Amino acid sequence: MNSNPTVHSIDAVLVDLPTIRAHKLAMTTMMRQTLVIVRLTCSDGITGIGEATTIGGLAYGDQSPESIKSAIDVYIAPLLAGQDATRVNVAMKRLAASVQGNSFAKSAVEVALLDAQGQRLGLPVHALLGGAVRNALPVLWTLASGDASRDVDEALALMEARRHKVFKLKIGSHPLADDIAHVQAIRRGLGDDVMLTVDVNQAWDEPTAMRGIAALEAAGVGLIEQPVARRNRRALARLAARFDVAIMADEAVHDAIDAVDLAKDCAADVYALKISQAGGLWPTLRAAAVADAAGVGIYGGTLLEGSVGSIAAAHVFAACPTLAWGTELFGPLLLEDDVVVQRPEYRDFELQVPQTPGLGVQLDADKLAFYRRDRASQSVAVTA
Ligand code: MUC
Ligand code: MG
Repeated sequence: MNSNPTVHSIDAVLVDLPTIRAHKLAMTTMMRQTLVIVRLTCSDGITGIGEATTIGGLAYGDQSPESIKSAIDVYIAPLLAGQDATRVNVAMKRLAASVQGNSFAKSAVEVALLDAQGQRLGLPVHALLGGAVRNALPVLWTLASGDASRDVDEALALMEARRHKVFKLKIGSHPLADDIAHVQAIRRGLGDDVMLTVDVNQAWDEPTAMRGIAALEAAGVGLIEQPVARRNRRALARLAARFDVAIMADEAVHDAIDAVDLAKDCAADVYALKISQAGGLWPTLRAAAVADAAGVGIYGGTLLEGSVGSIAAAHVFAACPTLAWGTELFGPLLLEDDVVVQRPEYRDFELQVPQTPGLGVQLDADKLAFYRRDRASQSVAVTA
């Protein structure tokens, strides 16, 4: 008889946290972030944690925090209850057979299983993925206050503090001329030596992208992220073929199958990989393997996760054999507070990858109780 520990219960908690400032993207302006925190308890008493987080409810993608929680509560938790907690691949195969899509929920649950297994074996999650190739990850910062002079001041302070030296600008919500003027103002404020990238978040049609990318190249921008609609793969390919500046697919590349399709069309020079869009850490590694095989650069993307989700991503990007374009795992730094005991460590322009068993992140029970969306009903339940 198999005596391995089994999954006892899984719960998903919505947590609303304020951001340190407004964060303006083409499709939404964020004033707060909602995390879905997952706790997976096993029959041996070990609890693994995971997180699924998106941007702006349904503004960024087709899975909202509420739909992620409901997918876990109603469908995923019952499917995994009583299953072997140590065989992560078997558990995820079981989910794949009965749950279509829902990559965010699957990612959070896979991370929680890996966290539990790492704690059980006394190994960091990256060791379960084959081992870290690097112990710290370069992290850029997104300038997205909506105000160019404030953005310049913010970047100068962050360089001075040795926290970030590469900056991504969010454009696409204004007329092209205004967006280009915004990028040029930041370039003037920071000088020619600072690496700037832009993220258009799908906002342009192809003719606008033709003009926009030419102007951004002239302004010395080093990378253009998702200039056209996610599904307009042929336009992305034409742009990648036409311009020298690197073109990065983000919303267009979720998993290994997207990575194959984009590579077949030579549609992008770089892929932004995100654990939630891929459906977990192993699926992210599979997409990265396709990128490597196709000669496409890899960039560690974020959906502005908090500490749990960002550290889960850090484990997988630490284990990727190549990571030519660094990462943007700065999500925890955009939050005023978080629900963990110790927030991730950023030093010398890099995020330090935990070396302790599991994810190396512990939830803070008091903060979780304070920030959870349903705290009113929870305190009634406790005092009743
Ligand atoms: C995105 O599309 O890249 C990542 C950094 C940021 O500021 O927004 C996200 C989403
Ligand atoms: Mg992007």
